[in-house]
Amino acid sequence: MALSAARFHWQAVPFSHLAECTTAAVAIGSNLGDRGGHVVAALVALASLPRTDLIARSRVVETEALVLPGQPRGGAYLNAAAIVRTRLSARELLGQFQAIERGRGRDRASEPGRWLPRTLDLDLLLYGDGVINEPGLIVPHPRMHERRFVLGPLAEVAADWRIPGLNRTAADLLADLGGQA
Ligand code: A4P
Ligand code: MG
Repeated sequence: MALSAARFHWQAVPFSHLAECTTAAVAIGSNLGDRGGHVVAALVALASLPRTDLIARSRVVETEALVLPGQPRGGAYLNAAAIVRTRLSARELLGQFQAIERGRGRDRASEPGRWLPRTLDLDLLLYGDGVINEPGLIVPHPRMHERRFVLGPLAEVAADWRIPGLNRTAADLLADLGGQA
């Protein structure tokens, strides 16, 4: 059957629908409440994001909490990493992450400081080869290169990803940490 031009309807589509697909890396952390449930829910939520596919996830590891000097140590974390392919912008992804965190009961307004126990923390580690330095959004995540609890899971799913600005892969950075916690 011949295709009729009348069957095609041209419509304006949001710019983000036309945007290119980008691969992004996400760090997942939880050390409050049902930690395993929060991590699984985060993965399910990432897989359900609009214009986004979850393409890989690491194993979940238990890690000792890193806290700011003077703060109580808090419970151990469950950490994992995920890789998504997305047409969302980095800013849109961050907004989605914060909505997922809220959905697991995280209330930043009631957190009196940083690095405190939280039900769920989703950090945007990498967004393609992008380098972003805007209010409230820094990519690559500024502390990722010094953290085994980030690099261990990330190297499991994206060992060869060359971190923009550092010219080292995730596996290189993990090896650089040597025996450090
Ligand atoms: N922000 C800027 N760039 C980003 C990004 N790339 N991804 C802003 C996510 N957020 C980004 O984050 C504070 C602000 O960072 C946000 O408003 C966002 O706009 P937050 O999640 O509200 O607070 P936070 O997590 O306490 O602060 P921060 O400094 O991001 O902490 P980290 O670096 O995430 O560390 N120990 C273990 N074992 N495992 C952990 O996962 N996590 C932390 C938190 C501390 N200790 C840990 C772990
Ligand atoms: Mg965070």
